[in-house]
Amino acid sequence: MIRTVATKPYDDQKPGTSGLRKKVPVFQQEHYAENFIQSIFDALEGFKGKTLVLGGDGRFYNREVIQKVIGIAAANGFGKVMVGQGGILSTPAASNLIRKYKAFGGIILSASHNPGGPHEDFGIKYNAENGGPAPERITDAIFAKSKTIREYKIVDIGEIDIDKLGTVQAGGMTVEVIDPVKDYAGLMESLFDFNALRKLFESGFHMRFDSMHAVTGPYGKEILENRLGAAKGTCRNFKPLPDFGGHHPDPNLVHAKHLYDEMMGADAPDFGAASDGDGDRNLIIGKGIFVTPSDSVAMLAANATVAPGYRKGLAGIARSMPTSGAADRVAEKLGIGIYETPTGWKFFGNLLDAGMATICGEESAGTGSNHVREKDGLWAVLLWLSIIAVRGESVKEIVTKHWATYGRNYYSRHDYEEVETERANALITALRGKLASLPGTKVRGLTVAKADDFAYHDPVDGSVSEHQGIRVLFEGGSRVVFRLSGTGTSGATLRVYIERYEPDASKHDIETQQALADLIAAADDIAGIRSHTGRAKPSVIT
Ligand code: VG1
Ligand code: CO
Repeated sequence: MIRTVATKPYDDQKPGTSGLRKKVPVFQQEHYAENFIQSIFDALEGFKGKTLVLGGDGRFYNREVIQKVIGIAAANGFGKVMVGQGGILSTPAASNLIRKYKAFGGIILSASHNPGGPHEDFGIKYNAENGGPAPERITDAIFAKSKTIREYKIVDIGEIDIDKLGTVQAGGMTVEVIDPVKDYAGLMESLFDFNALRKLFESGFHMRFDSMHAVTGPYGKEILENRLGAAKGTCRNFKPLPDFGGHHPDPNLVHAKHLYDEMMGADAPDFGAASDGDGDRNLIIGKGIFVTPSDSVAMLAANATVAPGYRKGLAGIARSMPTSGAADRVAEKLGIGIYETPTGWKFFGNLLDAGMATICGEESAGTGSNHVREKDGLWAVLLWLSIIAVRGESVKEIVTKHWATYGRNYYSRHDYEEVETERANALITALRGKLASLPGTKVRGLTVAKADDFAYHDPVDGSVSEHQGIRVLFEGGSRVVFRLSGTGTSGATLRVYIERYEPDASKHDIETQQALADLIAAADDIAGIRSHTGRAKPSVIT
């Protein structure tokens, strides 16, 4: 029986860079999760009798919200919910399911790389029928609905057993509990030459894949160890835990330092990789060399035709604005389009749907292709392995040869986390105010060529997204970019992106922070980071 529950709106349910993210106790407030789920459905039309894909990264509160979504979807008239066994679906796997089964859309429960647990983060995001994150038009509508909601509808169907594979009828709707890995693994087999990869492992190639106790554990086990024959023990921290073992499931040099240290050691395996909470990010480290995500997307694009899924070549490459220009040089050489979008995967959707871009990437460890409409951590690992298998070279050789051909884009991101919101806003406002006066001025010996607040004009639907990051471009191609994070859950996070292009191969082995020292100082001179934030140094450097 459908029950209509009276509720009152919360005013803080504005979806950020990827969905609504809050602390678990916020989500546990009376009707909080229900309001947001109902607001999603209120913002959509035409889903009666259709299918909704549902799953999450297994973090604390995942199971409870899975049951709520099922009850509310049934009451709102969905015909079917396909839910990953145990409530588990990685973000790219969910994207694939939406596309493969022509679902109306999907709900993914995750706060990505943010920590999990009773006092940590939780998140809900909606993906549309193309499998990608809801575009701004939909997230704006969801937010608007959340501000006026007065009631939600739910069917009390009791607890559905989401651990048992199979189909049950509940509340006039079908609930199908599916294997979260099977379809995704099949998709990977269709893109990559699994025989060639099997031979690579047979030849004694040794790797680590660290799932950081998050969602990719079962995917890594099945694909790398079971299907490709990688040695048992290749997969580390592969059991998804509600609190990720107390760690941040963020595959960067801070939170995956253990992997980095191992890869720099004397007994390092040939290849090391890690992925984040919901499986869409990747960290790639070769023996003795870390590959920056910006470099990774360029190198994957330059070599993509080694894999059967990309043999015909790429239509174009897209990167987020703060991502380094390394990919631009590859696109130029290949004679294909290059697109610069705002931060967040949702902006790639139109380019992928229109067939204008094949590979996309973000500096934040996200790379992916037109096989789904999300970034995909394990996909990046498999493409790297394919390149290694075909070229018969180490990561270090592949990277240094790439730099020699295209030049090196030294790149780093400095994050100032949990800055007081007013102080962070004041910094951005002050910076905006002086943009017009910057061109032509000299900072630390560097001449400002251009300074602006990035606005994106979507070439497919003509929509405009403004205020997507402030960029200061110097003569010679170096730049610094400033923006505030849209995924944090406490205070504000200021991100400063620093890039310098070095064409000369004899200068490609400088330590990154050293290579960028002038620009780091210039960024502080221009934005007054220290005085505004009160911080002497960043909290995280990647
Ligand atoms: C961050 C990254 C951005 C990424 C987003 C979601 O956003 O910078 O590149 O798309 O997280 O990734 P922000 O607004 O905090 O800078 V994930 O892995 O959280 O879905
Ligand atoms: Co993620």
